[in-house]
Amino acid sequence: MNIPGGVPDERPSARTLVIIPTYNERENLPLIVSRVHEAAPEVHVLIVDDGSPDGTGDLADDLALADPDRVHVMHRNSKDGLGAAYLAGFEWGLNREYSVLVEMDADGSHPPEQLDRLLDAIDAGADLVIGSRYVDGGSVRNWPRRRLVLSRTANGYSRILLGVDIHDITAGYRAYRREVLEKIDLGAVDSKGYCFQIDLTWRTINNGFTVVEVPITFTEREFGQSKMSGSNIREALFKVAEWGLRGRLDRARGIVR
Ligand SMILES: Nc1nc2c(ncn2[C@@H]2O[C@H](COP(=O)(O)OP(=O)(O)OP(=O)(O)O)[C@@H](O)[C@H]2O)c(=O)[nH]1
Ligand SMILES: [Mg+2]
Repeated sequence: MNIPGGVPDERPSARTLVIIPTYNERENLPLIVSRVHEAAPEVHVLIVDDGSPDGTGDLADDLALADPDRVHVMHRNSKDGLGAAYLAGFEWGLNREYSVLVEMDADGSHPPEQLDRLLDAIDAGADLVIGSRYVDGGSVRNWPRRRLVLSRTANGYSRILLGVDIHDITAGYRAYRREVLEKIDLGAVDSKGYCFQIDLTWRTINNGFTVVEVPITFTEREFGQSKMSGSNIREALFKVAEWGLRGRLDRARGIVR
């Protein structure tokens, strides 16, 4: 990642791994990987594929073969949810010398062209940077009204119940400093869908780390199918209520977390 013989780049972002989980993303994957490297030639990419029936895994292997230094692939046997895919990806990255681990969807919703905003905030000292749709300058493109209402409601609900000042806690475009993921008990995380993002943010805050939001432009996927489901929403509803209540009880009892 550093130029041999050159001055070593000490910024954490000089060692960045972008983790892209995939399930049936044939049309999107080559596009997103090339966009990442166009925007940020230095970063490495790890594709975590859950045995996609549409052959995304084979395509990922082809991409890695063509660019073995920068593109890596992890194959998992069956579809086990976004959360489990990221946890496996984090473990892979933490076992290597990456300083920053980024979450990015394959479907183009998270623009690689704005990755520098996340990485600059990490270099400026943030522990977790959230690419946020709901801070000044952030936006959502092409989402049906129903999805926007659902997302804003989930964020309002989490904000109130958890008592945190984060506008887009469900966002999936994020950069973690490795120390955060080393400290959090990742083995205890069992959240699957949306809730995974809230879960990790909550653990990041409770471990005393700083969270910064930077604006991004979120664009609805053009190709392929969404994997959002009703069970994802129910999981988030119950877990957030439980964490919020427990947090309040602990604070009332004087347990600082
Ligand atoms: N490895 C793996 N990846 C998954 C799984 N479920 C979803 N993904 C990937 O996670 C990313 C986000 O999934 P989406 O279906 O776009 O979910 P979403 O962004 O919440 O929903 P939309 O906004 O409707 O697209 C995409 O890159 C998916 O391919 C899974 O079970 N395993
Ligand atoms: Mg999506």
